[in-house]
Amino acid sequence: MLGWFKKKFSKKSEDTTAEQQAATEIVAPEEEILQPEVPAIPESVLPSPAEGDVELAAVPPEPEPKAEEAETAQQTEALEPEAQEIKISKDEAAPVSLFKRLAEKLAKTREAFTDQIDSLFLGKKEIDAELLDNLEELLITADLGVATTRELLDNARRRVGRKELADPQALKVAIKEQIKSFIADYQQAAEMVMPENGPFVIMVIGVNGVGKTTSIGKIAHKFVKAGRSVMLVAGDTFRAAAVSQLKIWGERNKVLVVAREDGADPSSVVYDAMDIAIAKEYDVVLVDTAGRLHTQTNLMEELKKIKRVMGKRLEGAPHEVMLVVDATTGQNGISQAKLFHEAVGLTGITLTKLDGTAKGGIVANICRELKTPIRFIGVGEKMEDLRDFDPDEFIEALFQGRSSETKPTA
Ligand SMILES: Nc1nc2c(ncn2[C@@H]2O[C@H](COP(=O)(O)OP(=O)(O)OP(=O)(O)O)[C@@H](O)[C@H]2O)c(=O)[nH]1
Ligand SMILES: [Mg+2]
Repeated sequence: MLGWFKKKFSKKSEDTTAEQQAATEIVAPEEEILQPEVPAIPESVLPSPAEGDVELAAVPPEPEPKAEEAETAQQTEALEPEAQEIKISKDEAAPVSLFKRLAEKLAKTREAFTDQIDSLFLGKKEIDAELLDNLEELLITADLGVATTRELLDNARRRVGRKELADPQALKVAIKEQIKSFIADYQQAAEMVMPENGPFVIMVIGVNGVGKTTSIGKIAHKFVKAGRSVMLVAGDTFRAAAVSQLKIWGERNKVLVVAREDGADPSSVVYDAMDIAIAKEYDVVLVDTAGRLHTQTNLMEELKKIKRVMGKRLEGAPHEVMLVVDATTGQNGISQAKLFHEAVGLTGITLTKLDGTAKGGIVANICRELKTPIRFIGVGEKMEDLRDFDPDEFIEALFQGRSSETKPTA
């Protein structure tokens, strides 16, 4: 259960005291996680515990509000989630079935990309100009982008010229290998760095409807499973539905959701939430924000303000600025990422909707163009449909994941 966390996160510094290490490292066996030593929290902001629910252990059990905390609690809205069965993620399942599941989820993306490459080469006896032109067109329409495609084709043409690639099959293999290397080479260490002290604050941003709130719910699930206390913050105060949607994810995960009435300044909601998170020693704070077009200057300014406020309240926060990109938006996703990066500086990407008709090229394009690590990929709407992005596993699933020949990666 804790394996995911240890793999995904490292400590900020090796030079920590034993006490600090206890805050950043999971050392407790599962039974101890059931009784975490977390200080009291105002009752009004706590979810009501579900009896016998293991996952609930991450939430402090005995609320005892202090005067000033009670005041903050009045401003923030309490969430009283109902007891609800938590779907157990399949993350800990055997690697083969995990891989099969990923390969199945990527079936449509594969059809739109690698299967087309396969058909293009079918029956071809020699590498001619027509084949190279068709390949170029296919790669561009598969969301690989003009620059990435050009680099691929220039390399291929050079190698054909040098007779290194003698026949279409060799060319096909070379193209696939190079796409793989774009993904693997440009994918920086996907490990996230936990702060030495205080909560790990993740600010989730992106254009409308890309899957920010859903991804927050799924990420929260991963942390809860790893025994971490999680707070969700409704920084999207733009629509009433946005707050209710986050609350539903809070209920599913049985974690605290800090929210305010619609129209509140998102920065002040975030500030209050950070106060509670710091005072109550939450491990992880996931901040939802309203969808916005990367071209809307005033809304991008609002994002900068939210980020500034976090940093003022807690040095180093947000520790992760996560852009959520809908993989089906293609090249536009790259433009989004560039402008969001200019505004607030991205540290990670979650690529959603890869279970749909997304074209696989987007992954190689993002890795090559943005050089920002893809942390997670969304492969469905359910709680467990979020996977750590593992380049090798992803490439295997994308290129070789025919249902009859699925195999695990090392
Ligand atoms: N198939 C699929 N659907 C997804 C995935 N992630 C999110 N969705 C769906 O996409 C839709 C939008 O998701 P939201 O989480 O509301 O997106 P959002 O970015 O928070 O939207 P706004 O707050 O309106 O900007 C919902 O119907 C989600 O269920 C995914 O990985 N796969
Ligand atoms: Mg949302």
